[in-house]
Amino acid sequence: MTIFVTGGAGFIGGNFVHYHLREHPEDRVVCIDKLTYAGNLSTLAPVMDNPHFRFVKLDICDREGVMALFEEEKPDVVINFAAESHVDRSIEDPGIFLQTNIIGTATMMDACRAFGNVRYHQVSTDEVYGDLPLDRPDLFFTETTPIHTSSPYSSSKAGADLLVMAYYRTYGLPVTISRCSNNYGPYHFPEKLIPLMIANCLNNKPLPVYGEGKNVRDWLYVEDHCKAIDLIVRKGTIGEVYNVGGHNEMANIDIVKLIIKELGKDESLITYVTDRKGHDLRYAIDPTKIHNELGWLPETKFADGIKKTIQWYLDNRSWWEEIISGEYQNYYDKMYGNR
Ligand code: NAD
Ligand code: TDX
Repeated sequence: MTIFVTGGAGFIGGNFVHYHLREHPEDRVVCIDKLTYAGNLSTLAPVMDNPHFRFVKLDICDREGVMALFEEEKPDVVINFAAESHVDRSIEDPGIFLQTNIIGTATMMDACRAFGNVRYHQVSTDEVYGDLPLDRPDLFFTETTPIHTSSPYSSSKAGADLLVMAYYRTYGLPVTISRCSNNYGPYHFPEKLIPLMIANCLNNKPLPVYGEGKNVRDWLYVEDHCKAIDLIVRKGTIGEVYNVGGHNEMANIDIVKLIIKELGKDESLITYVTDRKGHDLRYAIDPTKIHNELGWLPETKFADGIKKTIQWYLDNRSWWEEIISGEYQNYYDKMYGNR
């Protein structure tokens, strides 16, 4: 099989490329990535010489370029990870989120239609369901929870999901959607909570916690997400949505304190800063459907996953130090300078 992986130079897509080449060495993986600020070729360096792998620098909104690549490679499956993915950036400037996340999704699906209804998987997010109250631990997102978004990012992802379901119903495109909770692990771009706190701790810089740090996220080790997507693509029911999450809810402040402890730093580094606008309170996934239908269960416990992740950032300093030494500094000053 030839698999198109869009956004493979990013965090989850990159982990998926490594996972897929390891688990299915007979497949050919073609990674399509625009290499935005979030894309890093160094993430793909270990597989660049693999004869079963090809990297193509391409914008998923570039209709002509996408059609030409489909003509050349004739993919069997498309897995769309490519997106603008950072909520804070979407609050500053929504436009590019609408472009990549909605128009890009439509462009990839149009190409799938044009080349014989290619199997299409959309990597979506639990954020399309909005948030849950902090005082109702009995509530979880299921696949039938109404879409109810909060940020320009989650709205653009929800828009894409609606289009995917429309292409299924209208054109019979063979699609599936996964909606996963927060991922963590290697190659996570240091603008996101866990890698940002690790990098700042290691540099003895303040740790900016939004609001009171009480917001809750449901953390999943990235490889467990990759396994779930692989299962859905191979065995999932066409036209279905699958929630992916590991029942690992934690308040942000507890994550930050854990990282401080693991790195032997002091809690005086914690700095409470102005809250995110429209900040979702709590995400929590009910993964019963993917468990019952596909037998998926998360394999990495948070206590082990966070240790592995911290060790990865210690062992791969050049990967993230290169990132935070460039344009990232301007971003950081703008977002956190006067917060
Ligand atoms: P990321 O920001 O780390 O990576 C995104 C990648 O997409 C980058 O390599 C970037 O260069 C590429 N890209 C952006 N615009 C592009 C375009 N127009 N054409 C081609 N490539 C483009 O994101 P991530 O955290 O790896 O997220 C991957 C996917 O998973 C996204 O769709 C996101 O919505 C979803 N998701 C993420 C999480 C999470 O916790 N990170 C959780 C659930 C779902
Ligand atoms: O500096 C920070 N301080 C802080 O308190 C940052 C960057 C974040 N936070 C808080 C905000 C959130 O409550 O930590 C929590 C996690 O923030 P992010 O890492 O930005 O993730 P989140 O907003 O939850 O979204 C992530 O999960 C769902 C991904 O970025 C999305 O792409 C995915 O869809």
